[in-house]
Amino acid sequence: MTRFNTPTYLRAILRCLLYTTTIALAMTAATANAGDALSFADPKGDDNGSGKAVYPTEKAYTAGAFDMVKLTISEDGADTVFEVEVAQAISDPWDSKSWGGNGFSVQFVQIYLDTDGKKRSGEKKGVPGSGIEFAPDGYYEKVVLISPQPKSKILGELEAKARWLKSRWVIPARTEARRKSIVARVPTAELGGAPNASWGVQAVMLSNEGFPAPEDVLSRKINEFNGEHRFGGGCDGFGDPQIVDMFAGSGKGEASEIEAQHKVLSNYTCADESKNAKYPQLGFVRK
Ligand SMILES: [Ca+2]
Ligand SMILES: [Ca+2]
Ligand SMILES: [Ca+2]
Repeated sequence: MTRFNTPTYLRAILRCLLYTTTIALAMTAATANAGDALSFADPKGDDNGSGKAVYPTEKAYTAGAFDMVKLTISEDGADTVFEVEVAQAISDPWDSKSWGGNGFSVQFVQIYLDTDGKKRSGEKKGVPGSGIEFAPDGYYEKVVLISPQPKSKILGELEAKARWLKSRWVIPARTEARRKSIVARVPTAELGGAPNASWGVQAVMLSNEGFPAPEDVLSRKINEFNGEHRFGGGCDGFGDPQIVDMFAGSGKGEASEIEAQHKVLSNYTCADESKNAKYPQLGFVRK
């Protein structure tokens, strides 16, 4: 009896071991492929760029509409989802559906990703119209453009004004507004890899402009003085950042990050020609 029972018993143990090993291997593979969810916070009330920026006077630019408070980046199936939360409910004062837009009107978020973490590796200059550059500690590999404009319009602007960025720009497959958030979905393959805790991330808040200056990609200007559709608190030449909010410090939403943002964004020199200007140099937040 024992002679027949033992092999059965051993076979059961072997089967059990094989099963456990298979599960363990499958879990390891899943862990290796899955991206890290990244989440950063930004203080409220710092939607003044360098510290001096003020909103346009027209009522479409609601208080808090450009004040980022949170950014999350997470994987969902074959996509990576970017969610930018602001302090105020997202509105659509210019009826974006009537121009093929994405359900909001005034915001334009650019998310710069340093995916290799190497000094001076990647692109230094921001998208034309942003008025920003990056510090030598890290340049960006990809920039995700989250705009209310239809994909075809964004692409047309980039092809016309920023061909040198072709290997860097990423236009979401789908962008939409949800309460206080703008949510954009990008095929992960277009980012060159799943979100990773080693990434440097910088999200900057600009304002969407359907009829931008010839050199700018869909961004609204910050001038010396504000007007109906112009922000104020910058300069009328080149060099000043055209952004109202960004992430700074450790990206935890601490009060000290407001001062850090003002310090970075006020470090520029204005000039009548771009080549004579000195642009602010931004860094990234990291998990
Ligand atoms: Ca903020
Ligand atoms: Ca880089
Ligand atoms: Ca900020």
